[in-house]
Amino acid sequence: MQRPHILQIGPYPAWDEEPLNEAFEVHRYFEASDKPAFLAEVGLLVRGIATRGELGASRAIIEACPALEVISVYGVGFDAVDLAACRERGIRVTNTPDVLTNDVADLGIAMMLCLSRGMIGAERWVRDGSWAAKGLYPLKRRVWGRRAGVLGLGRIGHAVAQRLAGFGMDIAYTGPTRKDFAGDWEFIADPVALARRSDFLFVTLAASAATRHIVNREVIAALGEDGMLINISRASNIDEEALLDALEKKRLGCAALDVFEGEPKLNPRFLALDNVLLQPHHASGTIETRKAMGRLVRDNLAAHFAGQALLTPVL
Ligand code: 8YV
Repeated sequence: MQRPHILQIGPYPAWDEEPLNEAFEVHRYFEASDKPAFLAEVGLLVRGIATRGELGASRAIIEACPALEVISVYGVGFDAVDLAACRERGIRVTNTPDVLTNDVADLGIAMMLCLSRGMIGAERWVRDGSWAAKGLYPLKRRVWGRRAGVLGLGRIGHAVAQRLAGFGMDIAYTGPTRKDFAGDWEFIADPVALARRSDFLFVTLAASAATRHIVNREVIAALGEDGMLINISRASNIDEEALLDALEKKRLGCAALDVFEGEPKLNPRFLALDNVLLQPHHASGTIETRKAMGRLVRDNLAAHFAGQALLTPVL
């Protein structure tokens, strides 16, 4: 039987490449040096796209594939897929929710602890001989018992809040509505008010046009010079210029970031700051989770081409 042709937007780990190539006729977009020419050559054949959360699929790519039926995203975030272009043509879209929730939440908590307790500097203190030469490492800030805000109490935000509860933190959250499962966590509809009552503000919302720069100058000012911002969602949820200004002028205490505008290239102003923890968009990056994500990407494609219900549909 003829295997369906799919366009692969970015590389996957070796354990995914093999089964993907067995099941499908794979066209590796990311390896093409002349991408428009490559699309002109294979676009007519393509019935499926396999992509990654941060790479998505642009309108130009979608339009270059007139027989496209389904886009399978390796990631929970699908903001980089042009959903309007998909809706116009009835193209189905899937993502990989749930399997990555706990790892993403774990990294958010690790980032909070690492930055608050100064672990990167502490490691340097030991390695460069400062401990022996200068003595005790400068004191840092406590995490347990302090006030945490969760901006977006979805799957990942909930997993973050559950972990924060384990640290005895005083938790509040915001989102479109109050959640029944949130128990005694305080619902604060306004992000500025949430930031004002938080020592640590976690950004865990799914990114969309509606959430763009939801963390704006006012939210950052409300978090204040003793506050920490932690972003494990998408860069677009934060006004990065406002964030950089506040960090440079010490109007915001510090920030722990896993995502950046224009990543993997980031604004060089971040590199000059000592009040940031910079991570390479790897919150879901464990072997276990990435294997589960890869399987789900293939299983969604296989279900579609077998005429079965999609496992984790977005559209
Ligand atoms: C991945 C992601 O880092 O889930 C998402 O939305 O951005 C990620 O889990 C990415 O898709 C891997 O390339």
